[in-house]
Amino acid sequence: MTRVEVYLGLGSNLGSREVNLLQAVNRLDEALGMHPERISRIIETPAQGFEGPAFLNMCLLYRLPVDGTPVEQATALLRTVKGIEAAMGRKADEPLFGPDGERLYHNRIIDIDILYFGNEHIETEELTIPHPRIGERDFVKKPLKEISKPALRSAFPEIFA
Ligand code: PH2
Ligand code: MG
Ligand code: MG
Repeated sequence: MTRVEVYLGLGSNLGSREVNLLQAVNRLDEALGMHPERISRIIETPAQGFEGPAFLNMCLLYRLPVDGTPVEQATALLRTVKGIEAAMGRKADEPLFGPDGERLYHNRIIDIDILYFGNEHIETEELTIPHPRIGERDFVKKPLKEISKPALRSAFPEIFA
């Protein structure tokens, strides 16, 4: 069966952060019908880009059976992760941008980001893959490096330099 290697980044800075991360993994497993092939360690980092409690962050690698075009499958996955965020109590109505167009961040029970979907570059209204801010985020790069495969590292060398 053809599979696609999908890397996810998880973060939590509210409530029982570790429980939130592990519950998200369980919900992902349930929704995707499989356990991750690789799971990074959990790291603690200060909130980056806004004032808030410290985060716990981790990364996961799933090898998903290919199902449709990359855009179709990645969009379906985005809906799945947004559904899990909402089911876990994340608020969806907070503004994404401030008055000067700057990006706003909020404390969150759970954040699940699609970092990579194979080697695909995807740009739609709802989705940009690879996730555009990996390069500036050590809280993503550190756990990602831990679980990344050579295929990913050679496709995106600037991230893994
Ligand atoms: N996520 C953000 C903004 N800032 N900082 C840390 N340490 N960890 C995060 O996951 C994080 C952040 C936006 O998603
Ligand atoms: Mg995020
Ligand atoms: Mg997110």
